Amino acid sequence: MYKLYGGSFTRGLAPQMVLEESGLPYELHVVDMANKEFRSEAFLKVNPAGFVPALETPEGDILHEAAAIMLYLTDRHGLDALAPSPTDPQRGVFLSKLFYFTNDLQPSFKRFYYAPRYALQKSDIDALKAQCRDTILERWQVLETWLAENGPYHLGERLSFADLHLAMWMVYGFEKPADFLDQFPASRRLYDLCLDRPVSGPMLRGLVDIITGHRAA
Ligand SMILES: N[C@@H](CCC(=O)N[C@@H](CS)C(=O)NCC(=O)O)C(=O)O
Repeated sequence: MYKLYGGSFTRGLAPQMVLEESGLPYELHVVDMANKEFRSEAFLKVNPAGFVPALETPEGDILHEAAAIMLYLTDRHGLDALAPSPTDPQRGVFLSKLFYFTNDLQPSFKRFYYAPRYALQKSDIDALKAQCRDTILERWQVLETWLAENGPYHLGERLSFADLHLAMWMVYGFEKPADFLDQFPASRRLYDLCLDRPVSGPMLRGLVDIITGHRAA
């Protein structure tokens, strides 16, 4: 059985949606983010990078990096409903859109959410956040144009976990969940489709509630 270290308001939700959508059995370890469990001695033995999520496989290997975990699950279990297989012609577009997001956009989100860690001095925090926001919106436009011309999903009419992953990041928003989607109608359409899904929809809505409560606190 798999063991997922995630939960709470972490990007562990993305691999968790893959596990739930596919019905694979797993146990969830909710990492206590508020008390920085991810930097505890015990957790660093699980993921020396000190980041959430991580996945323990039935063989006892520990995997980290959310996108890698999702790709591993879909490949290993032949989950064609969530990702094109390695020989599927749509695999290339799927990988390039997924990696574009993880490599090009995700780092700016991290710097936005953890701005005090990255700013050289306290007085730079607001400017750093503004710069990250501008970068994200500019780079997101590439995906928006793709979705407007080829959507509603990354792969046209075919859902993949790249869509669920993107929907999760839309939930995060900047100040409020999904607060930048007014300027991205094709992304909003994808977001709404994911929220309508019977399995992942309630999980994404749960994240909306968690984030709304967390940011109000
Ligand atoms: N590249 C990693 C980043 C993981 C990551 O930054 N996770 C956040 C939670 S969503 C975390 O562990 N934050 C704690 C920290 O940065 O100290 C991935 O995509 O899995």
